[in-house]
Amino acid sequence: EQAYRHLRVEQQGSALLVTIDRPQALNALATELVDELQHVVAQAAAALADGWPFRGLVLTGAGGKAFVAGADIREMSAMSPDEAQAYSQRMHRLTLDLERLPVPVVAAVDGYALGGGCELALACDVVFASETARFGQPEVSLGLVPGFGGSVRLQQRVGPGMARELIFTGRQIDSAEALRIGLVNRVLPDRESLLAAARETVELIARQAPTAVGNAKLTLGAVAALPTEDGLAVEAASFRDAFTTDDSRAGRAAFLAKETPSFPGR
Ligand code: CO8
Repeated sequence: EQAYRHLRVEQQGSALLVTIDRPQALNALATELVDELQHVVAQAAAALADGWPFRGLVLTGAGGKAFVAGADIREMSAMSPDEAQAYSQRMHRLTLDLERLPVPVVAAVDGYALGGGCELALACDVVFASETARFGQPEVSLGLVPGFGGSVRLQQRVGPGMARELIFTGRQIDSAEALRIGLVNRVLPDRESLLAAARETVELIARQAPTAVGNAKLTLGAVAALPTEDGLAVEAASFRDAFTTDDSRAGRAAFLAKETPSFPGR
């Protein structure tokens, strides 16, 4: 078990629970914290290359007040333009690595998810929120623009009109509005039920064929920005790939035999 300064990592059932634990700064994304997240994701990817020790990541924030209150404004205030670009690119790498993991990532958002915190949630496959969650892209209030992927992923998730309104006004929205615009999948009454729902979702995923879930996640990511026909070509190729797996043989055979499939995970 690796010791981290700003993270807690524990396995709960089929889920790897990663808790961002820097509550004194509302879990703001200090460089060191981003590096630790990058390390966890790399370790997770390495573990998944050898098998399926867990079937989903759950990402949450400690302290009850924030998921992540954004980039670390104190650290950012001393940055040169080139350092700011490198910081943005460091965060981009982390979000791309989360998107490349062959298991889904569920964000469990309790409290503030602002700026880089909202953008971190947007890089997760599924976003659940508690009733007290608040989302926003306040960068323009600091004279900045989104730098951790929001320009791309907020539009993809909620559409160009709503993304523009949120980014140009910097206004915060509550979890009910976030649900209405499709930024979150589900709202739970409190932290306990939030984490339970995230874990239950991973357990549902864990009953499905591992290679198929991984293939579906990577395909959804790959086709998101493609024209329809190009996306469909990628889908046909990944559909073909599914027919090469032992998981699909086991799944098809179990269906015909009216049995519950046991997936070999390859
Ligand atoms: N960075 C550093 N410290 C923070 C941050 C942050 N983003 N947010 C909160 N903190 C610290 C506070 O400074 C405070 O520390 P201290 O006790 O030492 O004074 C502690 O956390 C608690 O915060 P508050 O006392 O402010 O708590 P409140 O309940 O009064 O307010 C808010 C909560 C409304 C969330 C408030 O803290 C706030 O507005 N925070 C900043 C939110 C924000 O603007 N986030 C966006 C940052 S910009 C961003 O993410 C851009 C990403 C792209 C960067 C591109 C690369 C350069």
